[in-house]
Amino acid sequence: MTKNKTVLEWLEQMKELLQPDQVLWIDGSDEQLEQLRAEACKTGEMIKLNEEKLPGCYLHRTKPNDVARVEDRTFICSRKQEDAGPTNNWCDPQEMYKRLYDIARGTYKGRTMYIIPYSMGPIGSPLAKVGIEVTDSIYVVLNMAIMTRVSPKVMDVLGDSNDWVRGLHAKCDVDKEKRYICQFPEDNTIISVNSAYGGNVLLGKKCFALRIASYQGWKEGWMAEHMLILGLENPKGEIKYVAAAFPSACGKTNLAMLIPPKYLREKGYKVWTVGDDISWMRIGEDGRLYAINPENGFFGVAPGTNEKSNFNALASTKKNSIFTNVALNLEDNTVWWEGLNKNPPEHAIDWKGEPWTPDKFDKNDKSTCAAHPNSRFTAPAVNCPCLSSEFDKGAGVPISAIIFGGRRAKCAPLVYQSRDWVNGVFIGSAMASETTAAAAGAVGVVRRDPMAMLPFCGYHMGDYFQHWLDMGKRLGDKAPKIFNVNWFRTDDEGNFIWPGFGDNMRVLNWIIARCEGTADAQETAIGYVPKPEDIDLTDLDMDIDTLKSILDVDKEVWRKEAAEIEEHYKKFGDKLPKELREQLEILKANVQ
Ligand code: GTP
Ligand code: SPV
Ligand code: MN
Repeated sequence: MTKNKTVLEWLEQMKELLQPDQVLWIDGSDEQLEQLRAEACKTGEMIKLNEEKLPGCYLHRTKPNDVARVEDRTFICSRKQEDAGPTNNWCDPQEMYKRLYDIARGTYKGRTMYIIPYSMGPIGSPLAKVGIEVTDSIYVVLNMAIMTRVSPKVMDVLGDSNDWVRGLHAKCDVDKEKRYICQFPEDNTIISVNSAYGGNVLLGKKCFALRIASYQGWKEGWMAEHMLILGLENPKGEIKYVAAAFPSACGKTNLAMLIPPKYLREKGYKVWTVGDDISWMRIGEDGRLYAINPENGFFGVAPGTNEKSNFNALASTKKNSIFTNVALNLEDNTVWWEGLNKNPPEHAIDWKGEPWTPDKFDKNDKSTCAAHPNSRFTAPAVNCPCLSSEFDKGAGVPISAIIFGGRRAKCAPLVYQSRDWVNGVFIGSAMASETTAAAAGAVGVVRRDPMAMLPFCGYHMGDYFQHWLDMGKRLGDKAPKIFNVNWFRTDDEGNFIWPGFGDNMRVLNWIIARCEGTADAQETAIGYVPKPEDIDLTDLDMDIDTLKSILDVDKEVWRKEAAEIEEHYKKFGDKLPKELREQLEILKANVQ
């Protein structure tokens, strides 16, 4: 497959360490993948679903102890602890290599070592990068074949270069006490042991495309961000692109595939999906910021996905997809999850592999759900009905607006615009959101999650903020405008006030109009908030007073917020850029 010495040497080292019975290069051909699918079905690792209703689709269950990312077991192993910063777990690289090699040694005995050559980004694109993952899991191979571009061509493009990311995944015993997800940014290396769940083991995704790539971007002058990318087409056929960073399970896939409300569709508004999770962005020749989606598929949250909330995501899962930890509907050998429809199957197997009937469900106990709250689908991007024609081109799309957002029951208004880039970086750096099921641990706790990158930044977050400021200086007046949104304000009963989903288009339209200089705004203590009459409520069952209530900036609430941001900032010590400290002082003065 390759003559690249750095590749061959590393693979030899891996073989010696892992001691597989067999070695198989993955070429990404359907013939080879079909054999692996058959093998996985034979061993029970995967279940083939109804070929008529879900052609080429499979179900897989991970162990109940292994259903989400594990942030407390995730490490950035830079040589100096300071370089990992206060928000990452750190371990000395030599010590961690030894620990991990001791765990992985000999664990491929009796098994096959699969070698996956893959490209993040269209193969050969100047914005793309190469990775090689070795794994002992067919599930990982099949998911990587959807999520990335797997092909021998990747090795041709790499040639004899050493610019590629090493990824070792060993399933071991899926022992959560010995689970580690480790990034060695200075060595372009990732090692993941004792897990078989998505974000922990599909090493091209969070481990490479965010943790390693954010470090590379810092060194090389570009950005790797936890952002969806979408194109918004207006009735004149003009398309403007925006990128949006929301924490895990806070609505990126949904926004990326949004279908506008009927009255806007009839006028000719459309949304095109470029990416739903990760964005790599570089300054182009014309000085603007260009983004590509390095992935080739969607690893989306299943619960809550339905024809109404996200038609395009659901359509994407109708063929050649893999479902993880959803329920198996025994009536027709298809899948089901909470929120798919109002008809739970009378007979099903739940995500733990046990018989399930609707009466098992107890609203107050998430563990009685048929599908795990973080159950996922892995769907090829080509299946998406609204996939952008730019998706595969590799040149990237010019970004007009960057949007931050999170889940805040109170506090952040529906939408506001930063006063300028530096103020926008401040807003991103101070972002907070209620935690979700995408990571192990408590759900619903407000935590600071700067730029939605808290679990994904591969270096010191103070340096990361400075990198954002530096990019802004280079972009100058061509910099995208920065906004913040919050779809999740609740009333006193805990119900969401804003309808969300397709209706978020009403907010996107204001954002684009602000970029074009055609919409008005009111200046508040935190930035520019829309005049209520500038958010179009046509056909919506919402009165202007309700809208006003979620556009409101309550100084009292924000005084508390500013105090919390001050606490949050203390972590960064003298690595906190002085511009951000000044921004905090401005906020404090404004809310007095
Ligand atoms: P990751 O894949 O973990 O990065 O998640 P994501 O950011 O892509 O989140 P996703 O779009 O999958 O949405 C996660 C959950 O948020 C789902 O249960 C959605 O139903 C819900 N959600 C998404 N958009 C909205 C919205 O506009 N309003 C409300 N109330 N819920 C939403
Ligand atoms: C997230 O948690 O942000 C995801 C899913 O996109 S995972 O790939 O598990 O990280
Ligand atoms: Mn994500």
